[in-house]
Amino acid sequence: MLKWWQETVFYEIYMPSFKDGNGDGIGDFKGLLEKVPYLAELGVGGIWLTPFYPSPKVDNGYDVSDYYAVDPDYGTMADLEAFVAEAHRHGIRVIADMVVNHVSTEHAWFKEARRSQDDAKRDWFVWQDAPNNWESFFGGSAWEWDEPTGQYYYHSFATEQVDLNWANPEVEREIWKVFDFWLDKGLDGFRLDVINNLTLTQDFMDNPVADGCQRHIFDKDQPGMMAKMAEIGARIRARGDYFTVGEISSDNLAEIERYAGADGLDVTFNFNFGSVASRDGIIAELARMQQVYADGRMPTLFFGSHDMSRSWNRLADGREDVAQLLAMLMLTAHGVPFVYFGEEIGMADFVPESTREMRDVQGIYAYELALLDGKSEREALIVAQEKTRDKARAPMTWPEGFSDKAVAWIGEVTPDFARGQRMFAFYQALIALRKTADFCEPGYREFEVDGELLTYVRGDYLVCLNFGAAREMENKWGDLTEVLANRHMVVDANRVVLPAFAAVIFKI
Ligand code: TEU
Ligand code: CA
Repeated sequence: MLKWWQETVFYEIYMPSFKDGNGDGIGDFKGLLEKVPYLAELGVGGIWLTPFYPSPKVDNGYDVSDYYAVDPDYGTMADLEAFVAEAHRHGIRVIADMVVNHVSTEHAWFKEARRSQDDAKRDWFVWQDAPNNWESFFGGSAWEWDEPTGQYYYHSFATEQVDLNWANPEVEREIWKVFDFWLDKGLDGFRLDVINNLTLTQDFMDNPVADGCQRHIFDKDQPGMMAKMAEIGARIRARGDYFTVGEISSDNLAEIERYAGADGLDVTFNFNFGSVASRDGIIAELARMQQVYADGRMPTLFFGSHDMSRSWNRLADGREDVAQLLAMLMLTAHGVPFVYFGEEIGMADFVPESTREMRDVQGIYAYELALLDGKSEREALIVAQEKTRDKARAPMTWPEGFSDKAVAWIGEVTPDFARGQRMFAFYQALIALRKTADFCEPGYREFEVDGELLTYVRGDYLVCLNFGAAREMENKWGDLTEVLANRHMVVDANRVVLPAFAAVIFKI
């Protein structure tokens, strides 16, 4: 028996950028509620919401200041409940982003902890008298001097995102309560932010540095992490039929896959596959994933998120046929797919043209560090444009607009509605097909890589994905009926002519 999430196509929604329902230029639950029918029409069965909790939004909600409420920018608790009910009514489940590695420095727990070295909450965070060499994942030292109490606190991301001390059982107990609260609210599971970063170490060894670049060795995946991951997964599973997906900060398959399965979370994000810089390694990586997950566990499948350039630019070079090729791979392969909002209409990157247009803390840090490094403003801007995650965060381009009254909180991209309609129809057809038993089967019947041509059989369907130039393929299957394709194929009893970047599903 398959679990619901094994048959579900998920859709990631970046909270501030999906739909503004109250006319202040920021996406919110009212806007989301209006768009549930759109998501139902697309056919997705699950939504991942990025953090919607109260937050000073240094990192757009990944700096939580209260785990038990809704940020006023996004609406009220009642708005959230109405949205979840509407999604459920359409057969769509909703999972929440849980950021439990760190909290905002504005969180009451941290405000208490920084009152004095003897405060009861002091040990809920990580303090040292002298910093080691650890760098924040956004750049710069991961230690910040707290003048009033005379110690450094640890922050693996922005200065305003202070790490919780998971070595303290009180912290854990508090976080279990947070999980319970949201499951009781009716959410269907969690996406767990940087969940292998939980600082369990007591050693604080310096990280090795190679070619001026720090390797994050002792600030993640620490001893005890595997057991902790298993415990988190088990606790949530024990509560019912919920889904957990872990964000593992790594692009190494071996590090990512070990946290997925019965002794960990349900699945973990495969950054080795989804966030690569070019198409070149995709087939080889899928081949590796196919072997690793042949034991019945499932990988994740995605080509975009709020943390990376959109696949339209990064992987498809702005070509519709390539975007459709990638969509076909993501929605027919073995794994749990995550569509990033806007991808289904071929949305392109937004590139801030000046620092005034930059919103992402990672891009802003990169800019400041480049200036400190002696770069000119022009050069620093180029570095920031490379690093900024604003690219994928432009508002969704709805026919009626993102907001009916206000200018959006971040720059918008020029819509191409004709392209959007073609892409949407293609995604819709793929998602409909994916719901058939054939694509829910674990693994592949045949999986073959021939240069840049990838073919596999799932159930009664043959999927051919040509990542290279036009070519022929021997027809080993006999009668082939075309079900969905991005290009016209010539098929006879002996061969199939595949144009460059052809993607086709045949019924065999
Ligand atoms: O991301 C963690 C993470 O590893 C990325 O921020 C990474 O450093 C970056 O994408 C490299 O370009 C998660 C969230 O997805 C991200 O939005 C948050 O900023 C981060 O955690 C901190 O909570
Ligand atoms: Ca709004």
